[in-house]
Amino acid sequence: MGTLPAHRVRLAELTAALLLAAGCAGPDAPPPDKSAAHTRQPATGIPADYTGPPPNIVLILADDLGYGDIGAYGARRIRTPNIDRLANSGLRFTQGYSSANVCSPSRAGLMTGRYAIRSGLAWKVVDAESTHGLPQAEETLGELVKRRGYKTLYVGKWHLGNFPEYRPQEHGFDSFFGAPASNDMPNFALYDGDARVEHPVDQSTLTRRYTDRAVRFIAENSTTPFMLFLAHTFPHIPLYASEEFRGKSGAGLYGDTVEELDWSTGRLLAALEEHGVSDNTLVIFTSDNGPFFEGGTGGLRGGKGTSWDGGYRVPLIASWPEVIAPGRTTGAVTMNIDVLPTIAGILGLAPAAAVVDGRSLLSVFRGADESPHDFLYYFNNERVIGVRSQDWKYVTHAYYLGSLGAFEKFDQLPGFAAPYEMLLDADGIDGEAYSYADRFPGILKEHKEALASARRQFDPLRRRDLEETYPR
Ligand SMILES: [Ca+2]
Repeated sequence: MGTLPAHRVRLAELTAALLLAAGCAGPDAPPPDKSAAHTRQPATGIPADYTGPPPNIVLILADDLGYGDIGAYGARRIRTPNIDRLANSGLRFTQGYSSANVCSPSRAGLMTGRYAIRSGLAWKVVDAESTHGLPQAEETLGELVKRRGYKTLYVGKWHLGNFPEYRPQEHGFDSFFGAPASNDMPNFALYDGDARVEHPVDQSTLTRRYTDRAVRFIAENSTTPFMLFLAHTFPHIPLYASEEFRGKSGAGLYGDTVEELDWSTGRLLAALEEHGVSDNTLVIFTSDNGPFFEGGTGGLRGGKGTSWDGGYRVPLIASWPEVIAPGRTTGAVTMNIDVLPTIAGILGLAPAAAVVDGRSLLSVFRGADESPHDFLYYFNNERVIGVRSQDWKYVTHAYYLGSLGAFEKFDQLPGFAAPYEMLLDADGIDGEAYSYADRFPGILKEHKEALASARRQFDPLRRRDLEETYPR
């Protein structure tokens, strides 16, 4: 026990006490049924009990921004006073996750409230040659709020299908200014509505131009409910900052781009204040996945494209002065698929999809610290390779030298009597350095069963054969 983090010792003691109370003995007894302890919201995201005026909604999505890249999450070399102010005005999630470790599937999850495998976007990312994109059958955030008459604008990187078929205007956004793809792709061009207005793009002025358009939209729509989705191109590589920010941060050009994103956030907040709508505007700030070659994970292991938490755990901030008390931090485990059912609940709408994987966070907004999820899933391409509960992470695969190692098949390897079980301290305080599978067989069993159940649900939705692993 001496090797366990203090909070884990507390959990172990609690578990032991519960087992004793339940008449069980020994570490092999099953863990208590936590699902019976509270009521879960229905999977369809039934309208919640919010009856106030519909809020404006501003979603700010950074690209490849790490968990540790902003001040509110511990960054020291990058100054983000505006994002920090946003966090101080609302709720900071310390266990907020993207629904994938790369761009397109994470964005599909955010946009639909469903794991990307349901919309056919779980495999890698949409590239310049891809002919697939977000299907019309999916209800997006834009389409959801259009049911309540919102004005909608999408600014920035889309990455849910190449134009013209899959443009944001086909998915509930009245207007669009931005790019279909990542800034390292050959089809990276700037569009204003349907018109391709710039190629190649002057990327150094991109954040400023995205921001100008977003601020104009706020000014023009301040008297009607609106949704602004601002999906920044940076700090995805290649990195570009404007002259005003270049060379100014303590974290290289990467840090410069993040400080410019912070400036942009400040301009949006100022516009909301100027037009008198800041109290009833829900602002959400997050990232689509963890950092790539540069960027800070705040001590989390791995990064973009890996199965470790650095790939999935991201900054997540929600501010809404009329509903969310200022200055709060919550450790409730959440994922970007929760955004759509949250907004649906606020607007009193049931999402159109028969199955929504996300859950409304409205109770967390109002002060609860409990996650609405028993288990969230880590997808790597089309495969569930991990499960996350509030206290634990169980992961079955990791890349090593270009090969996808399958811990769950290590019993085939010399010297292994059993699979190599990675049951990790989900708080990530130890950087996912040690597995506690040997110490907590009951919790291991529970998480393995949750993973098997998830695979039974999601494997039939795969479009491709399983990836080759080591061992096969
Ligand atoms: Ca990304």
